[in-house]
Amino acid sequence: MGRAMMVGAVGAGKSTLIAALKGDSLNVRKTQAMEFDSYTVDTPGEYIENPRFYRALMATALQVKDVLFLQDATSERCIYPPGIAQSFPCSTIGVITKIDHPEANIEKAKQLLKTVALKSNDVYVVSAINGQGIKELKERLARE
Ligand SMILES: Nc1nc2c(ncn2[C@@H]2O[C@H](COP(=O)(O)OP(=O)(O)OP(=O)(O)O)[C@@H](O)[C@H]2O)c(=O)[nH]1
Ligand SMILES: [Mg+2]
Repeated sequence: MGRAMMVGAVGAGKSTLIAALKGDSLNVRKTQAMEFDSYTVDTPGEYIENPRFYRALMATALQVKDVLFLQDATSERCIYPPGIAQSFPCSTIGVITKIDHPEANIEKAKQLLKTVALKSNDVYVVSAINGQGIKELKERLARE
């Protein structure tokens, strides 16, 4: 399995999703810097929220197989600059997070995520809390 890099707003659920994919405890802390392991790269939400860090994200993407663009299903805001996925030198996957939440609006989140302009319409709908969609996403990440 190649590496997967998580990108998304502060609090979108990047670190929690990594923990769910690995079967670790979901009690994660706020991410302060890029964190690498064999299968994942976690990034602080501030990196995609601030254009000053875009170059660092693109450079790191050279070391991964897939970049996952997370969109929180409970959020009304989309922090992505239009077309950002097209600038990444690897496969791009959309992930709608927190679908277990009573206020989740999956259709709205899919609409907001369109801003990133994924290279193919490859969107997964997940909950780290109840595990919905995690198996499907894992299978996608394992694909060559
Ligand atoms: N209900 C629900 N809450 C979630 C889910 N995933 C994450 N959360 C919650 O969302 C909050 C933020 O999660 P994080 O994983 O720290 O978010 P992050 O994207 O890593 O945030 P930064 O590190 O600040 O960029 C935490 O309180 C999580 O418990 C989910 O699938 N369902
Ligand atoms: Mg984090």
